[in-house]
Amino acid sequence: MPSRNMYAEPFRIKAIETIKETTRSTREMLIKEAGYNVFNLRGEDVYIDLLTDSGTAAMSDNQWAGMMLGDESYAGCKNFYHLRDAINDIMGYKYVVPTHQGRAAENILMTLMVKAGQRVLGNMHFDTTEGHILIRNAKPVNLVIPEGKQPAIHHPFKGNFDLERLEAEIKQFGRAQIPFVLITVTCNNNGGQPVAMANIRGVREIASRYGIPVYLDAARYAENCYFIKMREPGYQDKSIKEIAREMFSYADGCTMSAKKDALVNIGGFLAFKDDRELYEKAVQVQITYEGFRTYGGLAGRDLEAIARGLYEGIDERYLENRIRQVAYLGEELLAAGIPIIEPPGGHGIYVDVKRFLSHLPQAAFPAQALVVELYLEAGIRAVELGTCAFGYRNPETGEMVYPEMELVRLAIPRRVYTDRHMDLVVRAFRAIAARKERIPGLRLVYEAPVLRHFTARFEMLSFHH
Ligand code: P71
Repeated sequence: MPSRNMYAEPFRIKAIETIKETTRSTREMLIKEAGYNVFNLRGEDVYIDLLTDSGTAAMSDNQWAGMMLGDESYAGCKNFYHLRDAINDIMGYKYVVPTHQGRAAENILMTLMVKAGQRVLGNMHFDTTEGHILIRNAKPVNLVIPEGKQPAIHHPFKGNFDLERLEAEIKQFGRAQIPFVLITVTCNNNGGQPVAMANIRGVREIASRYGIPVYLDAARYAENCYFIKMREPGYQDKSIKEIAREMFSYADGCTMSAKKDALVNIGGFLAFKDDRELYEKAVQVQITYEGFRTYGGLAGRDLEAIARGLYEGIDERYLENRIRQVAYLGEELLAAGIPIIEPPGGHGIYVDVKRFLSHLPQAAFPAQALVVELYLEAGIRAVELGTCAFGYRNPETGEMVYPEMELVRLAIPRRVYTDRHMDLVVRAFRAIAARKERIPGLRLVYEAPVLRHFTARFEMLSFHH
């Protein structure tokens, strides 16, 4: 797959949003005021926003047209049926519970299934999923293959489950301790890495032998299906929809944040293959937290945009362009000598800051320091996945515990930026690389007791030049 720009986007641009350019001195002032935390910046002060690919997609004319067909009836709006039909068609799931976003679907599923002391087995649980498991005093267990945790090692499916460990866990703890197995496709936490169909089938076989249900976290399932088509023998001639149908057939249901592969700005759902009883229980929780069964916290127009976005998200020309753009940024960064998680995943590039800023100890928040530098250099907003997000103080000794990986994620919104924007990101990295030894570390001056990365404040350790 040539990732260079040998052919153009499979769309043309109908509406544009002007983005503001700022001067370096303005950015110096703004980032200082923000406590060197980009979550505290205003979106309009950012030139290229790579904070997340979640809820940031550009909708199509077809989706916007659908928004005008929103049926805002409290009960039974037609857009719910459109969404249900799309999910029946693409995923093969009968029962659909709309929610305001992905974590709300997780909340409903966990309320039904997870009890204190249990273990939820996953390849790598996303943060919100892990949170929902932990607040129920259960344990999230991550069983990704060892290659999945090594940034420089190439493997076509770094999101795969370690099937031996999966079976060993089940044997050790038993069915009663394990409410379900959750497969996150693609695996966000190690770089948007895909899971192979053979591996998903393997999880299903093992789980079935012990009578354990399997669920998918389907936020980025379409990107995962595209990687299967490109990389897994036997899938080259299948359509993305056929691949999706097979993938979902191995699970009992899914949660989905529609803010990713359904190309919308808000929304999500929980779906069950055929368990009517479980669906009715889910509706009870949905009604308490989200809303009536046919809207679940969303407007009719939002349901319509998801229904249409689901089809656009499995369009092969769209996916080819999407995955190619991510790969393009990755290859250009590698050419500039920037160490990244290889191979590039589906929704962004993850810079390996332990290797890039090797002069900074983890105590000086190297990944956060790079995030600050990217903003100062070119108004680019990335996100830290390192000591700030995952480091913590040992409650007994008060000593810092540092995470294995120190990463900066450049998440690429869908259909929003062109390759020219990617070129600008690469240029910023080249400039930073040329003076990287002089990049100062940071000192944490404020932290909240939980999820500190959203509100943390820093100071620069030495004067910045
Ligand atoms: C991402 C997000 C959005 C996010 C969430 C929390 C903190 C910062 C940013 C959300 C996911 C996800 C997967 C695999 C479920 C959710 C929750 N990702 N599963 O990567 O990646 O969905 O945001 O709609 O509630 O920036 P939700």
